[in-house]
Amino acid sequence: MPYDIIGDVHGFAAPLEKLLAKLGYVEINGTYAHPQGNKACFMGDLIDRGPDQRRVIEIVRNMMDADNALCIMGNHEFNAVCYATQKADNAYVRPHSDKNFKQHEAFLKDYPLGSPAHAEIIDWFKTLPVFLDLEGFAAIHACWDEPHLQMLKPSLNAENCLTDAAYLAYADQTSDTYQAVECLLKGPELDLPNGVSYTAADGSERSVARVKWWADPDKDVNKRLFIRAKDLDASTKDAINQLSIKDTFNAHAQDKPVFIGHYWMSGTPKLLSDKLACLDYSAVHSGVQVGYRFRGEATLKPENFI
Ligand SMILES: [Mn+2]
Repeated sequence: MPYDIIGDVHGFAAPLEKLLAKLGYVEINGTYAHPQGNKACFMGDLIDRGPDQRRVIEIVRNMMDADNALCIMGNHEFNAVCYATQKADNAYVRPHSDKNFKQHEAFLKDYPLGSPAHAEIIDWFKTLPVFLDLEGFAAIHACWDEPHLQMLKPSLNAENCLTDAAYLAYADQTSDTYQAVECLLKGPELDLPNGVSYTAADGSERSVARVKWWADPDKDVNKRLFIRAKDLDASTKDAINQLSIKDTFNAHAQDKPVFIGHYWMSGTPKLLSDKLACLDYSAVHSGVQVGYRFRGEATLKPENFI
């Protein structure tokens, strides 16, 4: 079965519909379908940021209902469920802080908290699987890591969706659920040495850096972190080079191709390895939605990016 893998959408309908058209999908009876029966496979993060929250969800959901698409859960759908979930003490699993509200504002404008439409869509998010492990390929939002997938097993139902209990367990940062979700949906991060921080793209000071978990462990540690070199002074670079993250996150051990989203790549889409492709080229900044035409190949081909 031909699959068209599609990266993070983040509420931008126009680039998504442009990509679907380019991939040969046509809108029939209110849903996109492919004349050859191709299926689209979305990498999660449908929501937040963009102006078309409802339209994006409508497109993807209608395709899924017509059996024309699959979609996994992104960290933004996960966060949306946590933002809507109250613990026994009535506090929300994801606190309603200014920062968390701002990140979720575009979605809450279209789906006001407490409205029936909001409750309904949160229930739908809960039906998105954390990963897909199909015959020819696997997919997960941020990081394919076997130990953390095993760790998350007790938190998943038979369809690989998080259970209601798992969202509550996540509130405890010492739980396996918390650790596994952080790694699989948000990607491994590295605490920088004491006092070391950098200025992130959004202007905030951060002391935790995202790890390029697929990068060669023997590479300079600086090349394994998502920190732009210009953000680091020499002493920071030295401090990071003292860290050992060598054996922490090796590339996935699977023998089939894995697709991910999440990482705000830029430039011309490139494979991360011949078994790993990231489809997130940040529709937010580039205005372009990236896809990959998967035709069952065991070794991925850069020319299949769309
Ligand atoms: Mn993401």
